[in-house]
Amino acid sequence: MQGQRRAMEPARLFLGLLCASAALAASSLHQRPPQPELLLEEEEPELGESPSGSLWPLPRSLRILPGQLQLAPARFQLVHGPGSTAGPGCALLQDAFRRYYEYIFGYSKWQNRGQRPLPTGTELLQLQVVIGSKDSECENYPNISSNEAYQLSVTEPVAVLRAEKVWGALRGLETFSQLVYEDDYGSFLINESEITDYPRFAHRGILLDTSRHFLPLKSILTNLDAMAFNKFNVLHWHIVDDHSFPYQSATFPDLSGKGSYSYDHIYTPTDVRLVIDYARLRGIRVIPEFDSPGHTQSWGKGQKDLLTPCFNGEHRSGSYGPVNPILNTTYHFMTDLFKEISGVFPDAYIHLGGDEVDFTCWKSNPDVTEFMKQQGFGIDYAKLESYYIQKILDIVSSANKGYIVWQEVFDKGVKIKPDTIVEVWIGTLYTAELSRVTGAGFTTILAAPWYLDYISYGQDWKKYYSVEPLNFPGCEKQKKLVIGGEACLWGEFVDATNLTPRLWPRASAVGERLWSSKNVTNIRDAYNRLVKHRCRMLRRGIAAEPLFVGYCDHEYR
Ligand code: CP6
Repeated sequence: MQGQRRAMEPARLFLGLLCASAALAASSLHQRPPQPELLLEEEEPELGESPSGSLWPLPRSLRILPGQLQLAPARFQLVHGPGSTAGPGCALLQDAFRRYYEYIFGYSKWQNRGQRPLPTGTELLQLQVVIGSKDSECENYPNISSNEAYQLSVTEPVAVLRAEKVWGALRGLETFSQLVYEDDYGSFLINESEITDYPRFAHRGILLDTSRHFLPLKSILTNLDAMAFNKFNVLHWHIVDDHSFPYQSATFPDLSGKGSYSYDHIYTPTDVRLVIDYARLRGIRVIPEFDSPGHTQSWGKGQKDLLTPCFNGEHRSGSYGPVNPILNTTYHFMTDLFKEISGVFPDAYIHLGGDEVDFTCWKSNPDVTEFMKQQGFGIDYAKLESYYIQKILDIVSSANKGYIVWQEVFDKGVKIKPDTIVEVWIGTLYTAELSRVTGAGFTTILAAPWYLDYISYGQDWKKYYSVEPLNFPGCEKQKKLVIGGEACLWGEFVDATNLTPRLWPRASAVGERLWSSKNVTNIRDAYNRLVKHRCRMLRRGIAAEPLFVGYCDHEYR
């Protein structure tokens, strides 16, 4: 991803030094993460009008005029505009037009509305979508550098949505649908407006964990819908872990055959394809995580000799530890598995985990001890972990994929390639960690302040909303290395019954932080918009939990 390193010219060298000293200062400062101000629950929620209505996340620049236009469901059309490089042959846009027509008109209180003509000059007849670039990317998968910018101009008698690529058009369609509202008489209205919009961060992810509990396909797809409503663009699919291995591998069918909870708790190649395609149509990347060498208990059930046998003194205890890093067979297996995964998942990145490796079992095993001696690792098991991770990184590189790892891999000094993305997840002192990771020149994703599996009384969305991802000690060059963030919903206490309400609208707070401008921080305005956005999600079939007291016009049933 990153360009090759060139010899630094004097000016850059100076900047480099400044960066280095900033990172050093950060690591010794032990700075506490910013503590957001929490409003008291007793405070009256002001459910007044926000000037920006129900828009979420807030666009970059926004001009809403007083002039109102009416949309007649029988006449209004979403169409390809003149000069667009995309046309009816672009299935991605055709599908989006169909979807958004339904989101705009599909939930009316009023049936069989009259089709009488409206007074001239007050009706919006079309939204014309114009893709500007010669390559609309209609057939592509989205990637880290996909252009999601768009411009929306709502004037009588047609509105125009301009974007270079289909990805911007998808974001713009979502915004357009959020501008339309229904009045008390069942008329659909939109204000004349001008919007220019693009994301602040390129990587805006949601982590779902399908190992601790299997999530049915329908839950995953519904979540992808909700992600699109909030302009998220990455599904970080923590697909396997200790507790179960639901990924059905063509090369190693025993992994899920023996390691899944049951034959019903498996993602077949068809299921995986369906998730990837459904996500693509919404401009969402699917990054699978195959976490190792820790968090792999379920792998051991279907793959003999993969895990390290633990010892009790002289004898095997019968239990197993992390992946066995001393056997050639381990690396043959990983080569074949990652070769398959690289073909199944089109994204340029695979998440390799590398978090929370427990050395107890490795320490107990005499063969591992012997290997450590041979390799000259002494008793430093972090060196053994590094040895393992480096081999995995090489395997995945050879499969032509980039990789993301959890922060421990960086913390333990594993030699990682300069293009490795480091995901920061440990909650304490995460700002200092951001300084260190970016100070060392690595690209990073921030997850630490957005662990949505943690629940507590009250409006914790405000805490997530108030995080400023670039508020850590470091120079401009370091800040540029933060490519985004992820809201993580680990699955220990989450299955299909509570996934959606636990995620939404709490993750919406993260969505706006990662999309909108840095200066969009007004909690009161956010509250007013988010209440309406949450009601809109309900209307569209997302069982998003309430923010606080109140009701929605269209209640969820
Ligand atoms: N599973 C895996 C987890 C966690 C991690 N990795 C985790 C650790 C601590 C908390 C939440 C989640 N459940 N594989 C860490 C990245 Cl608080």
